[in-house]
Amino acid sequence: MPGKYTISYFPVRGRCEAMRLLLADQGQEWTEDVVTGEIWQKGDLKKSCVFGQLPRFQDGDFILFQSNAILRHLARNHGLYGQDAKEATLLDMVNDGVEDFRLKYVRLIYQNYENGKAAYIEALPGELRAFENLLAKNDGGKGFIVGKKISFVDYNLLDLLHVHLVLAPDCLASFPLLAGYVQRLNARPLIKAFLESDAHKQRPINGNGKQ
Ligand code: GTS
Repeated sequence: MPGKYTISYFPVRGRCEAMRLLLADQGQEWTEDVVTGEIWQKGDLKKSCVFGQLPRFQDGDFILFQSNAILRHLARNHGLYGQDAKEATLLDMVNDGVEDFRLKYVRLIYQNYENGKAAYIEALPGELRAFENLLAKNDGGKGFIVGKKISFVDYNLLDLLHVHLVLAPDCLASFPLLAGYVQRLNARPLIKAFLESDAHKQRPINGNGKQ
């Protein structure tokens, strides 16, 4: 029986790999509805999307758009939204920080890769420092980004760190807590299996071949 979740998206990691990491680590199955450029160019699907963009996510007959709303929905379904209202708000704050960081990455990849890459990498410690500091303040950096349990933000941040480790392989060299965090999360059995799967390994990070 197919799982109740379906991800409709272009054949890239992009804005969906964080939700895939979450689903894999939570032992969930999902269906990939791969939208090729050819299908998208026809325009009918775009017209049916609330904001004219993918990803589109289905939980049974509940249809959602906006990748961060999808992550939050899955967090509510699977107990990944903190232990109380205050922790949920802190998670929202950190996820907004992850989104700001992701938007800078997306702009580099799609708008300014050749001319902007060197300056982006130079400025990267300034972005990463905030997350290293957050980790340091939470149990000395031995656990998760907020609270004592894994949350949707950990999957979102982990994915963004993965793509930065491809862009700039040494970027965590001066951030020991973030480096340990990535290693620890990557070693969770279901995440490890997902990262080693062909589905993940063969999926390009971005739609224009830049990484
Ligand atoms: N804020 C949206 C989200 O988080 O879901 C952004 C979605 C978005 O930018 N989608 C792009 C899209 O549909 C694809 S990607 O940037 O996620 O790879 N582009 C096609 C189009 O026609 O706009």
